[in-house]
Amino acid sequence: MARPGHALALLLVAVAVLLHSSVAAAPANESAVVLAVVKVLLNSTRPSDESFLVDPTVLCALRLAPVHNLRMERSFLKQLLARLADLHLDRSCPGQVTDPDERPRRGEAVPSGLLALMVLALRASCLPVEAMRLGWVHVDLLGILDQRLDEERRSVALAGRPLTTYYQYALATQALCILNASVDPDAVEKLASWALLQGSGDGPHSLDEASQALVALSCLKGTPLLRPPTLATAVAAAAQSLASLLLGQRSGNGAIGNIYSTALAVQALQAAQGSGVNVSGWDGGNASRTFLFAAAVAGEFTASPGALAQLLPTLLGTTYLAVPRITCVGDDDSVHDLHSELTLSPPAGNSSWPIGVTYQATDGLGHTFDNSVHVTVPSGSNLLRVLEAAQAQNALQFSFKTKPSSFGPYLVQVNGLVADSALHQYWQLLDAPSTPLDKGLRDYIVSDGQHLIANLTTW
Ligand code: B12
Repeated sequence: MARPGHALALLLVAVAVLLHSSVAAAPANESAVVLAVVKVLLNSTRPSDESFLVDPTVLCALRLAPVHNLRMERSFLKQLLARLADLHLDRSCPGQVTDPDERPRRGEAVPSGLLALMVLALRASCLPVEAMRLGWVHVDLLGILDQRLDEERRSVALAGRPLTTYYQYALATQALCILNASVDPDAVEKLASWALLQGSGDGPHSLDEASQALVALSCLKGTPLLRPPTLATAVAAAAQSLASLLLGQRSGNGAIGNIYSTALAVQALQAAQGSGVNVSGWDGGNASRTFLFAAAVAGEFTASPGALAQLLPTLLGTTYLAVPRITCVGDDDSVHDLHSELTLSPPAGNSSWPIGVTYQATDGLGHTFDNSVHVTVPSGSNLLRVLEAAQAQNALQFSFKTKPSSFGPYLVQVNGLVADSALHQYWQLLDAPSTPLDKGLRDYIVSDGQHLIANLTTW
């Protein structure tokens, strides 16, 4: 009979062999997908048209990857610095904004979450974010980020909600914590209190908000900065509650919410696990990652560099908590051929026949108009094309405007009516009668006979 020690050794060898074979079999495939994603992201860094937007999440993702094209990353970094210099960083130094819909109001500044992502992208490129030169000015971006978070905190105290969203509030908290800056205890306390109230994960985008908050709280949980000790207890309880919320949203196929929220949820749960939050019953994200690799190969993320940039850290099994570990020394510089063997796109249909779609534009807040039109577009058209066709038929009732964003064109105005984001208004996109679309104007492909609605509402 084998001795217990001997049996254990044999078992360990067997497990090691098994693990090795499964890890060795999978990555060949997965690293091809990762490389293809890196190539799509690198291609997306080249300005295409006037709607091109320099998105800091793209640089964060590229910097976290194991393979690089350093020249293209540097050139994108330059563009990012130019965008940052144009933004209204400080109340005392207004930026120059050319698009009237983008013009900051008096006293309005770069939103907290955008600044947080910029700061993370700069740190991931090894720039000193506490003492940067932007054009002629020296700035402490962490100090400015701290001010932005303070404005969010005060808005919660006075108005019961952040100036922007808890998504951005959490990004700002996360970036300060990740970069080892102190975070105002009252800001932390307010984030933790909000997190404890997020029971069910209902509501638009609440899983994405929960994920960003969980990364922030996991980072805070791991720091010795939390004072008083009651705050540490509140943070631990809030992180636990958000982790349970996300775990409770898992589907059998590995999804946590929709495909886009799955990418962020896996990162959040990974961060939580690393900080000692109890995630028992979680498979470490294996099922979700398999699901996301398949979605990436099927081209579900390809149209939107913003979505792909949020996905890449998940495919790599990493999170933004790894940003401080980037040294920029001895980086790989091997990705020069940007053509990919593996194409991350759905098979394109080559026939296109006319389809009919009803489009309805309605002011769901002031009830000043409710216009419908039937348009004919080629099959395979996106919703943007439908809005263009409607506008061409009746420029008065169906005029619209968009602004560039990391997820493509964002609908800001319909029939002359602007959604005022300061009042938390937006043009919601619906499949009639009331199903919110899971993609925007550029990425949503319409079907014959569909009835689509742009409805002014609040979030
Ligand atoms: C907050 C948020 C909103 C807020 C934005 C308001 C605000 N001023 O903050 C509201 C509720 C208005 C909103 C609306 C929509 N959203 Co939204 N939103 C988010 C969320 C949770 C965070 C975005 C953010 O703040 N990023 C941080 C800031 C610093 O980065 P940013 O680049 O400046 O962010 C801006 C853009 O992302 C833009 N935006 C927000 N949502 C969307 C969606 C689309 C399609 C576009 C083009 C732009 C856009 O508003 C942000 C703030 O200014 C993301 C989640 C995620 N994973 O990214 C979903 C997310 C981007 N939204 C999504 C969707 C589907 C929508 C809607 C189409 C829903 C609908 N059926 O109407 C609409 C957009 C309709 C339109 N008018 O074009 C999807 C996009 C998926 C995809 N691949 O296209 C995401 C990924 C959520 C998800 N998990 O599915 N959204």
